[in-house]
Amino acid sequence: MPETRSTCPYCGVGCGVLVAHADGVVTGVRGDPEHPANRGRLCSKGQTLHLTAAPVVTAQVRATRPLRRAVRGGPWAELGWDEALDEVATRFADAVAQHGPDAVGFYLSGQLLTEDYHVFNKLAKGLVRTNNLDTNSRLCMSSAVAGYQDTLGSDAVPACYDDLAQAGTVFVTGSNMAWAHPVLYRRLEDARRARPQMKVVVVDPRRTETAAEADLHLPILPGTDVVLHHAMLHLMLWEGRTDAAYIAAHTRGFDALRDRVREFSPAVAAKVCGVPEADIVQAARWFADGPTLSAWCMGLNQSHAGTDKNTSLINLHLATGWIGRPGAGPLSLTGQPNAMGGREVGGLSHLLPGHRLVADPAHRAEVAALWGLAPGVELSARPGKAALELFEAAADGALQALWIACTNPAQSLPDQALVRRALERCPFVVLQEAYLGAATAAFADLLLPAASWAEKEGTVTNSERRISRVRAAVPPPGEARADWRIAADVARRLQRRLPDTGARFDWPDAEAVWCEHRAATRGRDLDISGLDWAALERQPVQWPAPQGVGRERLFGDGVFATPDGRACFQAPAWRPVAEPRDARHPVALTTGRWRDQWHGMTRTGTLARLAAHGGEPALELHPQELDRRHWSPGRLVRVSSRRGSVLLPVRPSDAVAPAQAFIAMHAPQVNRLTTPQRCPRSKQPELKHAAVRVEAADLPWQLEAAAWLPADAVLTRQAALQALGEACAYAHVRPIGREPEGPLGLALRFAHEAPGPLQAVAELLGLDAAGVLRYEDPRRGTARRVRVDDERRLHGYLLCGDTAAAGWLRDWLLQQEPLPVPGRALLAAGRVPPVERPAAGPLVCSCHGVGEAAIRARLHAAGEGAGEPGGGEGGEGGEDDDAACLARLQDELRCGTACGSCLPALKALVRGRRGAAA
Ligand SMILES: Nc1nc2c(c(=O)[nH]1)N[C@H]1C(S)=C(S)[C@@H](COP(=O)(O)OP(=O)(O)OC[C@H]3O[C@@H](n4cnc5c(=O)[nH]c(N)nc54)[C@H](O)[C@@H]3O)O[C@H]1N2
Ligand SMILES: Nc1nc2c(c(=O)[nH]1)N[C@H]1C(S)=C(S)[C@@H](COP(=O)(O)OP(=O)(O)OC[C@H]3O[C@@H](n4cnc5c(=O)[nH]c(N)nc54)[C@H](O)[C@@H]3O)O[C@H]1N2
Ligand code: SF4
Ligand SMILES: [Mo]
Repeated sequence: MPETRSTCPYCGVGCGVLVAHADGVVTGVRGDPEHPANRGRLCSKGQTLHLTAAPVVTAQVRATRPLRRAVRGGPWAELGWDEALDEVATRFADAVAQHGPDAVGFYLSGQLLTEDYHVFNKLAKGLVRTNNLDTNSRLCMSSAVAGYQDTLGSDAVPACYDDLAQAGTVFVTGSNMAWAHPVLYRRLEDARRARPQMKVVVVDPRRTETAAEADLHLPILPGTDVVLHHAMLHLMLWEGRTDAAYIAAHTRGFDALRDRVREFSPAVAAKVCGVPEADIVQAARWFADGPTLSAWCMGLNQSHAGTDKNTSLINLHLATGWIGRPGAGPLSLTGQPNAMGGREVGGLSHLLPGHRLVADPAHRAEVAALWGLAPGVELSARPGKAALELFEAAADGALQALWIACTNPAQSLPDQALVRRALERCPFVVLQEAYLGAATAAFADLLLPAASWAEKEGTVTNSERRISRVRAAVPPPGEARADWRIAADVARRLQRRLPDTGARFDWPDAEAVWCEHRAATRGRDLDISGLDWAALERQPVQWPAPQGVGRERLFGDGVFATPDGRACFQAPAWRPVAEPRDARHPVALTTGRWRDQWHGMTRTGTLARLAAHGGEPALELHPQELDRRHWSPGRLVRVSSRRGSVLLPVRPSDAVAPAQAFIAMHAPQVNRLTTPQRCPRSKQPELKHAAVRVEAADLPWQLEAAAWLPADAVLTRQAALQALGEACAYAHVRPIGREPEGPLGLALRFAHEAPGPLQAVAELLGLDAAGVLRYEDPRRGTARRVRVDDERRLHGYLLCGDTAAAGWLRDWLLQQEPLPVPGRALLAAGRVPPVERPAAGPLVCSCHGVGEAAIRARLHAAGEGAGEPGGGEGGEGGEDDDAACLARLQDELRCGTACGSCLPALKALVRGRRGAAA
């Protein structure tokens, strides 16, 4: 079967994939053994890419034709591409003619390819001549961009993945690598195995799977990172652990920093950060010992002090000289697959191509020349609006047209009340999407169907500056088109309606677009003028590569990208979180990722086997908080911030501290709660912290149901059920089962103040057919339906009113074994099942479908054999025993033997058995 070499479209690790396909259909995917980022590995999300691209999925959820509607929220009507492109051009041209170029905006994504970005950027800045073009990288990497610029002089990540193998200390902060960058985390595991003396420090308010495996975990209070960093420097100075020669030769600004950190002794910091002083001292010593690599992500960036958190961390590298050397340096982990590429082409409102700045007149002139603008035509010097500013302008009526591509702002931006007001008020909203179910589609006037992974050509740059090719293995479904082509097609139409600036938009293919981008890097810090397209296909390359050969590490010579070549220490003051807790909002909420889901879940959410890991999005609270309030797991609660509220089930979690809470950012309404307050320098909003209140929510009408369905109807039924659920106070629907073998179905939970759509739900789940067993008590408002198949297996159930039986009924459905009792017996049963059956518990290994209960049972059985040869893991146990125990689990249950994403969870269960035995 032919295989096409490409790159994974999810996280910034940038793993190479080999896409198998036949007759225009993707049939499989495996890690590319030759790609330097992953050497053949993939995580649970990468490993299932082909399943998200299966025709049965595509047919149900993909956008395949341009769509338009007369009324927002009304029905879509198909239209031809020419008509759709003309309409975009006309509406944008009219808006510019009547209100000026800054009356239009572009909101793009770090998931676009470099070529897509380049064309949009040239369209906005070179033809419309507005800088109102920003991206979701503003929610993601912009604090890191600012941090690098302010300290190193340019947005250049100095370190590389291979440094993990050579580091003495790895300082992981604000990153749950084990879940968000799994294949890189596998490399960290390898490095620790090879060099057990290596120290891993994890700084995170939550005890994540990443934190649980660290040599030292600092569960600091949210937003106190700057204090921690300053205190670490304070200790290093006190103990003479800084590198004075390096500081003198290659930096400036140290005196001000030394003055600043004087007040931040470890003792003071211990109080502010809420961690033991000795742990701060230990972290500082290990950092100074080095070589030290730091890896960070949203826990630093998504903060109203995001830039300060970044610069105060980079300070530590500069003060110790742990930068530009093997095993050392700051390594910000990029979230999206091409957040880095977007920065290279200037895809933010203050940037221009080739790491140039809008604010710099020389840079503007250089770009005008590169783009071939006619003599006298200049780029706009007016600052563009950053992500949230675009939406604030729209809410104020200052934006006449908005073009959104490859991002889902109606879910992912903070302060959704404002975002939705903005989308409603903006007279013309174009959404360029690959999937119909994205929340933003409800607010669009026109939907342009985009080609997606495995269907488009271009390049992406990963966290270590490595440029990889993305290649088309199959044609896009229906009439979907590549993003850059859509932008170029509109640009040529706009050119006829706006004053011609001389910019050309007539590239024959993605390679031609890339060549134009390459030209813009010549002589810049990211110079790739020596690369060619064909060579990139054979070998992904790290920029800069002026002679075609990439560079692993930057600044090894101690010369930085500043005017005098010296790095600049920054001495930020500490500012606490933007919205401190108070009596009315006493809980500190943070948000973040799940292992097996990707953002708005338009792709990962189509797969039952990925949905099994997180299940129903919930508010995670410390178990003591549930006990204190007498709440049982799963009960619905209302979470409210100053901006809005959401209903969610509550779930106990040891990962969060008392008075803290966590909600997965995948939960559709989470950003009703979050704050629009942002870092004044990077303009990145504080998505990692909001003060909230949590109260019991008692909704009289409750419904839980699940059923197996025809595979080609699961996702359309899910969409129909979600639409029904919009009329309810609470609704959640997710796929169940296992691809590709099946069966597949849906599980759902609805709750409301008044009776909801019971009959419609039953019909969509096939629980209205003849032969379905029913029980109804209209007086008490309860109803039950059970469907049993010919082999006496449970095929579906619906509980309305009393839903206490839902837990075990779902287990019985999933187990697919013949019922031990007649189906009628299920109509009356309550919280306790009529017959005990082992529960599967939460899913741990998604590749082999192994649940926690099976693993615990296996560990328990082995523990009873303690003392016998080969059964010693039930006793005190040491690390060797743990390793042997893990190996046996892998051998017997196969869990953790494919992608490895569940290894941290398996190891935690193995470690946990010791505590349980004691
Ligand atoms: N599975 C999966 N992987 C992904 C993604 C996905 O959707 N799913 N998305 C990708 C993208 S775009 C991104 S940006 C990355 C994000 O990757 P990460 O940033 O690693 O993931 P998050 O879970 O958002 O947040 C990381 C941690 O920050 C912690 N944190 C909260 N407040 C603070 C604080 O004040 N200080 C510190 N030090 N830590 C704090 C949180 O407890 C959380 O564990 O993941 C990428 N990878
Ligand atoms: N509360 C909270 N909110 C957050 C975060 C958080 O940690 N907490 N994290 C923030 C961060 S770091 C990020 S990066 C954002 C991510 O937020 P979004 O950018 O909104 O996330 P996605 O769901 O990945 O959106 C990408 C969209 O593009 C569509 N798509 C897929 N492929 C293609 C394609 O090839 N072309 C086009 N045109 N469309 C395509 C997908 O269907 C999807 O709807 O969320 C941010 N929001
Ligand atoms: S770690 Fe997983 S999601 Fe990230 S690029 Fe690799 S396979 Fe894709
Ligand atoms: Mo991100």
